[in-house]
Amino acid sequence: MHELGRLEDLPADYLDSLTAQNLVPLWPSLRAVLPPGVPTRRTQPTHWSYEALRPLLMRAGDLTPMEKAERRVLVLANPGHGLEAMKASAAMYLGMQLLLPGEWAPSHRHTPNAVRMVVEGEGAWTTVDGEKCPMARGDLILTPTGLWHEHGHDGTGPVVWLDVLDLPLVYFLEASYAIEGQRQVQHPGRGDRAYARGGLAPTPVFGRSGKAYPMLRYPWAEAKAALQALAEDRPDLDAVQITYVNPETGADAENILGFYALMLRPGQTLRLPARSPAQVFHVIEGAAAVAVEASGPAGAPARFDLAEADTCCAPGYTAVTLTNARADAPSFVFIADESPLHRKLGVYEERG
Ligand code: 1HN
Repeated sequence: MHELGRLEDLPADYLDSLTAQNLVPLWPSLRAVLPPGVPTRRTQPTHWSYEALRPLLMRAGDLTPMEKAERRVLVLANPGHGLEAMKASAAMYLGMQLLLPGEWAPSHRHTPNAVRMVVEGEGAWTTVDGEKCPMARGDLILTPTGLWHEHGHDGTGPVVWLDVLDLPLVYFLEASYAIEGQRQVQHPGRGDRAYARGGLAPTPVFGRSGKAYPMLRYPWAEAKAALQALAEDRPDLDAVQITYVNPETGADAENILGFYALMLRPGQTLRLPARSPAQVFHVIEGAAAVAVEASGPAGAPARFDLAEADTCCAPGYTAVTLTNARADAPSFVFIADESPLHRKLGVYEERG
């Protein structure tokens, strides 16, 4: 690709005249916005150790009461985007949230979609759209765009969860806002029971649920059992993986980000081919090494040893190799990625 004219090549009076009319010449910036072959990615491979962040999160519990926080969260920020941008990747936000016994995080709803992956503790719940969803380790709870949600805690110890939101994208679109609400009236249902059995969907006489998000809670016990059954039934499968889907449509559970659980067999190494979306890995049970391959001029390689409850991210267009650190037991990894978004936009790619 040959070099194009630079800004410095243009006379100052010409540039001033352009500026005065809110005009900019394209050619000095064309290669930056359309780099050859592979996009420039600010997302850096980044590892957040739970052991290192946990005491800092507990300290936030001492320092900042709920009335002063509303959501007591430490954001897992990617330094490649600048910490203040609060992004794990271009479209993904990650945060570790702490709720102490007796605390309550008031009801609101907002345009960004969220999920929570419960990391530690018992006795907390999230009420979503009137359904009181219990939170237990490894459970995935959806709070999709526009649905009311609030968190409470009737237990005795701290409860921590990982929030995953498409906030950076929705904010970039200038479409991010929230509405505060009243404590929700609870209906029967706890987010999962109506769809608890795979392949069996509730069928009222007049059509289906009519809800865009019929299932709000995906208990870890069910996801783990599904993975173990899959591993037993299909010894030939390279990737023992499930996608969290909308049980009415089979589509991804939310519109923008995708969510998956992966079981690494004892000692298994699994190479995930380079794909356009960025990814997040979080160890639910066990331990795993994550190797991010080099990709293009801006894509440095990295390797992280993830202990239980650790989280890392990898930029798009990079292959990632996961290795179970345990030779005698499976390890279970929660994955979030931007592939529903890339597919809808028509920019999804797999490169091998
Ligand atoms: C939010 O609503 C929650 O409800 C957590 O727990 C984190 C980060 C940004 C915007 C909204 C929650 C959030 C958030």
